[in-house]
Amino acid sequence: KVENKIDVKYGPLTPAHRTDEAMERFRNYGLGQFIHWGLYAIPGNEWEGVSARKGAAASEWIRTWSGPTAPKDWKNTYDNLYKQFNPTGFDAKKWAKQAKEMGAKYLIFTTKHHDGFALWPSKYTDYTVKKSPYKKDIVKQVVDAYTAEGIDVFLYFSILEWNNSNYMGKAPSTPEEKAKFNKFLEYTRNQLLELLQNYPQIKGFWFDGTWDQSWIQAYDFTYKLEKELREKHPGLIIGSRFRNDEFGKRHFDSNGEMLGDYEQGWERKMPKEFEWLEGRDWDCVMTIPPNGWGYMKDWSGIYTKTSEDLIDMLMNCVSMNGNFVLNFGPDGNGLMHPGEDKLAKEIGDWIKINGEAVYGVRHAGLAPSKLGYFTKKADNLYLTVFNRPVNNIVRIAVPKNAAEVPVEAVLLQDGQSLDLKRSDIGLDLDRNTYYDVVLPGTFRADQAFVVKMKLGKPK
Ligand code: JFZ
Repeated sequence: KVENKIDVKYGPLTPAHRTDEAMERFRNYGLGQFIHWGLYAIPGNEWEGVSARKGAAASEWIRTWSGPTAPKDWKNTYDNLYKQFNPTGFDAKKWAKQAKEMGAKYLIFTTKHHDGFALWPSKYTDYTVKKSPYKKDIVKQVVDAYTAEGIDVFLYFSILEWNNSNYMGKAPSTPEEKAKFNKFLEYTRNQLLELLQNYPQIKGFWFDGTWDQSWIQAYDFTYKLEKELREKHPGLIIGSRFRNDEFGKRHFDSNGEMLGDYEQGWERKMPKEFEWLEGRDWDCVMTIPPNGWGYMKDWSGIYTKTSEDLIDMLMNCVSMNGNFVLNFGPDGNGLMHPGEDKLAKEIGDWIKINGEAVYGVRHAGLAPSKLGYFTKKADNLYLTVFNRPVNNIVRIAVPKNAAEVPVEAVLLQDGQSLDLKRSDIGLDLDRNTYYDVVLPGTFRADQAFVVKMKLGKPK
């Protein structure tokens, strides 16, 4: 927190905690799906069959790789991949159905990544899907299919463009550079208005590639643009990665105020403690491989996260009022990696049983448990147990004088009622009261399970 506030002209355009319907929906999503799809799906993390940088570099960045296995002359190699882009196996309805089965409530889809290739037929550039053998509008198919499944769609949009001669990483200095970059800004504005116009069902934008000085110094333009986008599309949700203030402060302005509707910096990481967030909304975006968002053909030799890992992260996020967004990188033909299919199925199977502890829940306000994660909804308290206690006792510390304490407990997966008693076994009885939920000795679990408790007045 900033002590001495200064005058910031280009601070937040929306309140720190929006209370409108769109934002309330966002808070209840719990689980989202990210999809990175573009020309990089064709090489799939390998160039000419070799991947010297597996796991160490992200496959969607292959155009910029250096070293012996890099695309030698990207102008004649990578930038021509669009001529091969013909994903005949692509079926947006199939993706949407899988996402729904997995339990995703929103999708973030790459309309255009850093390479600049647009998956919709943009009027403002030739470098789009329309020029590929596939031709058809991919963004439209995705937006329609997911919307039809009841999954909200957010569009990922990279500002940074490697393939655009008007884009520059540094601040434009000469009049020529300034003129070029102004053209780029107009182009960006046109594309964004085009996306809003073409796909009015979308709920928000997920911006990326906003770290270069050229963009940072365009704060007057970006401020007005954010305003315009919001006016054109009431309820639009934009994260903190879009713009900065006039002092170059990104995500948060110079007074520590969040820029945008939710904190968008939790990339392959999550906050350690709820308190760090100071009540802000946020999402955590996560890859299955260690790093890499686009398609990676070969998963051997690197650690890919298991469904147990991912469910653990999901519950960790929702226990701290965040959404967890799992990334998929379909191949050049439009098919998910078989490993992704497997994980989607496993997560979906788990959520079908335990989803009550995932959706529409909030931070429970209890001290963290070593056994797992607490979530809360109305007068229900959930503890998703990942570390099964060997003494079969799920012990819960409730602050002394709490108005509500656990009064009943069941196993969420089958509704069987569990013994609940006060134990007073804790070492800090001056501060906490201890409640013990006793698991039946015969109970076995090979995956995380949820203890659901009713809260009521202490007896
Ligand atoms: C960006 C992209 O470069 C990447 O390809 C992917 O699309 C990802 C979702 O976003 O990568 C980032 C951006 C920001 C951080 C890290 C990686 N960050 O703030 O730590």
